[in-house]
Amino acid sequence: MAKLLKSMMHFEAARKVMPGGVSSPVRAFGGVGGVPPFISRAKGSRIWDVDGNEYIDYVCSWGPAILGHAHPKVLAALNEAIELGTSFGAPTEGETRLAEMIVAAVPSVEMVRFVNSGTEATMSAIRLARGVTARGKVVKFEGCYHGHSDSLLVKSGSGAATFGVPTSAGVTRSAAAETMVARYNDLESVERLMAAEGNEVAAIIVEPVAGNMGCVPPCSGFLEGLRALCTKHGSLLIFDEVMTGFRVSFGGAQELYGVSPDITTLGKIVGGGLPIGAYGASSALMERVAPSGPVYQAGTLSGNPLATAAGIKTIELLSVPGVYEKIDSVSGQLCSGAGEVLSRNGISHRINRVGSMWSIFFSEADVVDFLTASCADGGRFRRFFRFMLDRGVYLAPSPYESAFVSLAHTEDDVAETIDLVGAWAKEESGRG
Ligand code: KE4
Repeated sequence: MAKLLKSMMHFEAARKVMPGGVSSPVRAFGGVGGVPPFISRAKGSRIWDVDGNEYIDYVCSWGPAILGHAHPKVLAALNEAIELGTSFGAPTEGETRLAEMIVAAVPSVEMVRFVNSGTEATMSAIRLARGVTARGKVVKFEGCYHGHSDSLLVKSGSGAATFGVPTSAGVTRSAAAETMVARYNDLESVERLMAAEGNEVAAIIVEPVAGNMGCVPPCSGFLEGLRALCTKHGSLLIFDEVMTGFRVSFGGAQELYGVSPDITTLGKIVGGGLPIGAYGASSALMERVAPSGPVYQAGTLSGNPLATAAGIKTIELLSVPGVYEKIDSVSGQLCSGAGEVLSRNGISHRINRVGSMWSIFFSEADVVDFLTASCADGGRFRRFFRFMLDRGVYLAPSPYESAFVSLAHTEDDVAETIDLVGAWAKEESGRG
């Protein structure tokens, strides 16, 4: 059982000088309770906290650590780069190299702009779409998260209302006013919106595999339908691939599903664990971004040499033949093994998986959108999370997050995890 005495002390000190003691809300364990382990180091599939507890890590820094933590070749690339300085605020060849790799890998992208987070990437993509179409409205989906820019911190209004309401204090009704919210995997809900407002819609933004309501794959025809609706109404289709980019395949969800968006946003993996974001599109679209065009966007540390060095090495290592097959195979073993022991103990569940991103929902119904995700048993999730954490398995502290497998996860990691899932399921089924 994990002892968290030092983490408790660190958490107390942290909460005195940082809101919630964290740099991002989900890390505070509000959804699951208890003290969040303060992590001291990570290597491969493992992380260690300040009390010396070791965990098999399925959060992988929320996606970036697809090679496993502290990959020696990524560290070597970073050490080489850091000797030359950390930031210049001037063009570097590393940015060009990373942009060329993204263009070569992601089917719809011909040109890229780097920023420092996924939030910046989606915020900028929306501005580009609005600038190019001279339209203001945007359609997003309930349960999809695209970072914390004002116009995207919006949820469905009450009842049939399609216009969004802010999900955060400080987001004004006017900032949310042009964001409409549809239902994921419900093409009719989008058709209705577009029939009524399509000529004012600059863009539809979607997670092509939803990862922020737990992992929810697109139903057959959903992405294709969004593509057709955008083409029909002259709106731009934005695939937010911050999570799925280089995750679900080397070319992202757009390669996996064969649907081509107008704009793609990226982050996480393309920085190899360093702060990064990116947005890309056809050259014609991207040439509308300053300084070559009228859509302004800028950033002091955008394309910084450390993030590009880590990103270049990461993508190089991901381009090795067989890498995705291996990660997908280990992920498949984990999810099918976990499913077996849950079923054997009569624990109702659904496991959604696309490649190496997955979620376990304690639900008797298929989870296909935010409504069905929110009907899963939250109390059971909290008991599961706590049981696994106490025994050295680090899952995302929320049922609305996805878990990840990295290239460093071994069959032993999987076997150990499945054994613990089985032990929990046996205990849980005895609860009656
Ligand atoms: P960042 O601004 O956090 O780099 O990226 C925002 C973002 C955009 N789009 C998608 C699809 C995302 O998943 C994210 C961020 N993901 C969350 C995890 N669900 C980051 C973790 C956190 O907020 O602390």
